[in-house]
Amino acid sequence: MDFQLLPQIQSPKDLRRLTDPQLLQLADEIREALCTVVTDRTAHFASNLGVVELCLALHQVFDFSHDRLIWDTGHQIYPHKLITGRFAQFQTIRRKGGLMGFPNPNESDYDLFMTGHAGASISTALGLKAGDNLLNQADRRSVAVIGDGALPSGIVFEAMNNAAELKSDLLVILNDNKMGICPRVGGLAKYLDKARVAPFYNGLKRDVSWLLNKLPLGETAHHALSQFKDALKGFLHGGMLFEELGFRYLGPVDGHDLLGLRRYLEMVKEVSGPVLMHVFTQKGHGFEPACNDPVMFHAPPPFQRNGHNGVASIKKSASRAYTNAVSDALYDLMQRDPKVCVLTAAMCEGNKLSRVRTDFPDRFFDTGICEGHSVAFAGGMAKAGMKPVVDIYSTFLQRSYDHIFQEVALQNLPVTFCMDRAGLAGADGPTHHGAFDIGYLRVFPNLILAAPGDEHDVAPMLEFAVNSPQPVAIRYPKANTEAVDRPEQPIESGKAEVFAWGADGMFIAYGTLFSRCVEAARQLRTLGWDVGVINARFAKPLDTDTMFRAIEDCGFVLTVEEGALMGGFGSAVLEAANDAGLRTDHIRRLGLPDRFIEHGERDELLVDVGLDVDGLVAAATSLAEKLDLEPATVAKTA
Ligand SMILES: Cc1ncc(C[n+]2csc(CCOP(=O)(O)OP(=O)(O)O)c2C)c(N)n1
Repeated sequence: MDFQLLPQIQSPKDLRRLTDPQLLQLADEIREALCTVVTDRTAHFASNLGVVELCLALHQVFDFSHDRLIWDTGHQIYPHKLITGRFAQFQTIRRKGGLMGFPNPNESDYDLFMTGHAGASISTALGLKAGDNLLNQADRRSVAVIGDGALPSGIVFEAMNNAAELKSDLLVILNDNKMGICPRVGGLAKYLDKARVAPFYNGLKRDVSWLLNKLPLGETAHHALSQFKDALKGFLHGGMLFEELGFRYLGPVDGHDLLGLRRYLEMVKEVSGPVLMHVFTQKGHGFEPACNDPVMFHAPPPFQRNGHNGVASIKKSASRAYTNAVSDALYDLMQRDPKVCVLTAAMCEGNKLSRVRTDFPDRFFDTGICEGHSVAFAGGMAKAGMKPVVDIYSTFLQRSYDHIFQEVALQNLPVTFCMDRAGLAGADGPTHHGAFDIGYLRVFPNLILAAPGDEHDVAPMLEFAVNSPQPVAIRYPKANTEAVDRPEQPIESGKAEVFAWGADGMFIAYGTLFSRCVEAARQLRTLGWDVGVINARFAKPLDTDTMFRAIEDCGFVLTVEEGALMGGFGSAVLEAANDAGLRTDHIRRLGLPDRFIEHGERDELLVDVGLDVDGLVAAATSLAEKLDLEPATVAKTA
């Protein structure tokens, strides 16, 4: 497609000079740009297709160079990026050095917060409003757009409760497409389903007659408003819950009728106090295959289109990821042990749990985007005698920190945490890298921290975890599995596996960088260095016997982890060595530095932080040089 209008939109202000037919053309061009980007990379897709009209209407009615706009989560920000001066760079999105796939204040003043975690939009929009009011800028409007998938997050209700108390001028747009990544679940989902059959309801009671006179409403809106009385009669109308919470409710509104949307937004813009406008959209709107399979097209693998509205080919990956290995091992455990059950927080697809969901429906729990609840719920199940496995990405588990502390660790309950995406999560970037879990969990007594060194470790480690009398947290990356050829060594709590001993130096790997350490050690041997590798397996309890032996016997020690160095595995080794009065000047820690890591492919990012094989070799040789070591053993025996 020839982009005629998009290149001319340098800022949302340019939208104002477009005619209505041109706006509709612009919507088509935005969809075309979205379709183009997914031909050669995985990117968020169906959610973006669904908000095109909503985005245009919002930017037409409000001036977000002054007003405030927060897109909840932020994965549906692409149309917003396209009309806020980033069309020219759009093809770089999710590539290293290119645009981020989430809001990024470093790219544009129109992006206020760098986000990627769901649920906080109403809180930040409310905070912006409160701050603006106190700074004598009360004319700045504040808008949060939140999906029905994110709506059940606890923080949403904390924010709504607070907004009602503050009576703040806050507009919440509920973007209801009946989907999270998977079809939405839970009581609130059922409640929203009722709204689909309820008549249009306008809770802006006091403003109705005034608005009717003042606004140039089209026939549709007039008709809708006239249904107001009927709606009031129906007790179970779609907005009752929100009205009870102190919000004025308007809707449901067709989220693909750009002109209608604009009219309703003009209306709510004039209303004071917290307002919730309920908008129905279709995930994938405008691209039929995405409408038909919004789960797959949430963030599809690269695909080629067939004509305008079809799919010719999809580049599905044939390789097996750690996520698959864990999910297969879980499935196997569930077959053998009726006490094992699995919890996910709306990530059934990401965690590859659909087979578990289908075959063990009684022992599969999708809590929705409610990580804190999931963990406390798992605590309850464990107390009752079950063996719950909480399968949540490392970064999202941060949401449940206090519940890990109180409902699990403090009670010493046997809950297993499977922390997917632990390490560099790739193109999603800093909001999604699972960088911090080692540090944030290591501090809790009772909690065992484990990480498979490779695929061979996955199933036995999981089996160990679900049968442990204590809580166990297992971390693994977003990566394809690797297998290091070696004799089997059973998993024992707090026991490392010595893969090879090296007199000159030792890599102590915590997690799946183990295989890279093995390769680095091999390369170092060709340079004459006798370097060994330990697969640590546990960060807590730490195998101090093995660690201390390496510290005392080897020329140098390099700890290696795909996690934040601060408070991480290497820190645990150093602390233990220091406590034992051992020398530590020959120990170096390799891992993620004390800064947020940008987006890019995992392998690219590992190079940047020196965790690729070359980086490991270079770290070893430079440390050996600093320590004035000679490549002794191998050279002598060669
Ligand atoms: C705290 C948290 N948990 C899980 C996710 C993963 N996630 C990203 S988008 C999404 C679904 C969001 O659904 P919804 O809010 O309805 O937005 P839609 O994609 O339907 O527009 C989920 C679960 C996340 N981003 N943040």
